Amino acid sequence: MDYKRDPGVTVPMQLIINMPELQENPFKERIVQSFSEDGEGNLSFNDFVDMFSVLSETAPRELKAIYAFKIYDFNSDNFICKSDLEQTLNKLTKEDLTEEEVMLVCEKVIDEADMDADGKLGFTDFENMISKAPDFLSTFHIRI
Ligand SMILES: [Ca+2]
Ligand SMILES: [Ca+2]
Repeated sequence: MDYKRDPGVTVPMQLIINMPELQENPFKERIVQSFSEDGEGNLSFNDFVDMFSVLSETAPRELKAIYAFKIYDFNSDNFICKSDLEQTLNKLTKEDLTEEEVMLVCEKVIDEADMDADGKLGFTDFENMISKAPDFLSTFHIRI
């Protein structure tokens, strides 16, 4: 693919999630979607470069936090609510927690991180949560 001649060309998600860097990542589809300008997971060359610079070990923590937030915000409403956390947990545990266990964990996470007590996590709550748990980003299998 010659990106210089045709800058409008995009790489389909299917190709990207099969790359060795992402293959084993339970959030691979979400990661790709989060960087995709069309929201469908097709990456332009610029999206692609952005994705790998955020995934790299040297990317600033703040930038990683912004993208991690986007990745966990499954319904893209700029909050991480219980249903977002449920989907996150189900991906992480490959669905070997019971529904009840998942609910309990979600409630506990929200309880602990919800500083403004609106029942969901805004970006400030999220940042606060990961600052308390420095391993959070890597624990969640996103080395971003
Ligand atoms: Ca959400
Ligand atoms: Ca909140």
